[in-house]
Amino acid sequence: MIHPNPYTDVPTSDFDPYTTEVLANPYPHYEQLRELGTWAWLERYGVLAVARHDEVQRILSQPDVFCSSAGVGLANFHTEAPWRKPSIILEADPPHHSRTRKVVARVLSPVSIGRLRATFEDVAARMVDSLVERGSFDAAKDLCEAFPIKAFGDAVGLPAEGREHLLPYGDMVFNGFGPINERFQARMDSSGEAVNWIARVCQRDALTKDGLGAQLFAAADAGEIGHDEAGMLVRTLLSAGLDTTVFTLCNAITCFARHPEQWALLREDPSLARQALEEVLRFDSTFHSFYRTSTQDVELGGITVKAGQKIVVFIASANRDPRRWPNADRFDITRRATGHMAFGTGIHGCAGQMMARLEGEIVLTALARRVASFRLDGEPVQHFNNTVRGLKHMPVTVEPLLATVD
Ligand code: OVM
Repeated sequence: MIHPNPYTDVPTSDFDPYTTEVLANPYPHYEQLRELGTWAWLERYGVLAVARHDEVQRILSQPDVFCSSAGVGLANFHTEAPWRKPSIILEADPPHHSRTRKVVARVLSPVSIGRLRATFEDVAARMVDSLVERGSFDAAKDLCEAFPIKAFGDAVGLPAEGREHLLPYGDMVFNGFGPINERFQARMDSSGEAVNWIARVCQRDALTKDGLGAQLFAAADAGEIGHDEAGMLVRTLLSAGLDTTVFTLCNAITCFARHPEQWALLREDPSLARQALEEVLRFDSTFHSFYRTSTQDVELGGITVKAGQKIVVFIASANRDPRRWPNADRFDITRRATGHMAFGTGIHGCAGQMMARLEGEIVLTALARRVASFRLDGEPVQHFNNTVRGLKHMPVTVEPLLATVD
């Protein structure tokens, strides 16, 4: 179906962000979109699109005008039934959002996250040691999936059994922000068990007594949120916290396998791991796009956006906008990548970003201490998802670094 463009000053585009061809390499398409103008009308979906850094930032900085409660996917919750109960943090506006966000922000604060460092480092060191010993392995499965499932899963307080449901569940959530296409439907059809398992581990008695999940329930005991809301926020941790970090690690290793001179820089100075991760997030953002909905007629970027308008926000494109980044298409871990919007920005900016950074830094540091170089044994196999970009498989052979005393 084609949706006629109601905005006379906005160019119409037949761009479809959700085709396999676009998902395989969206960057040339983003460039075209940015060059088309400040705004584009995507006639296939009947939405406005922004792809430049400046407008993306402006939209995300006005959460009262560009709201989240109508859903942050293509579906408009005001006119269509959401496929699952809306998230009480992601798909909510102030003042409701402020209350849940405050609790989650505390549970995921730098202080709270800092307590996990030693354990995470230990998990990463063991995994990387055994993989380097093997020499050849599937970096996507054996490291990028294995690490968050173990380290983050333990941190939340999940049972060991059933964690194989985490990624399929997340895959459904992130497909669900796009259109109800075959990709979403295929995942939905096979995810009944995953949905049931997630529902079960969002209950207090399924979780350890000392994990992040338990801390959410403690906030309920303190009267800050309801006990049902604590369970909903555990669901948020499990929806948002796995596929994202897994794919970020995949993208990081791909970047370094393809840019060996950048790996050499990190290897020589592993303290660059944190800023290297920021550059990975800028250069190959994990989360590509989400939506906002205008609550009123509003002027932005030279047009009047009509009230109730769905707007798709391409954060991965903003992170490659040459108006903002010199040599935007160059992967360079020495650049200042701060200001990227891979975690979004504003009041809805990723609540787990400190966790993501900790996991990324620790895995990259562990690798930098033990791996001289990566060789891709064949093309990595992409994981296609409507919203997040990552890999299913990445067969690699690593050349070990000779042991050094440090
Ligand atoms: C949630 C949720 C799910 C997916 C992503 C996300 C990026 C949040 O359930 O709250 O944030």
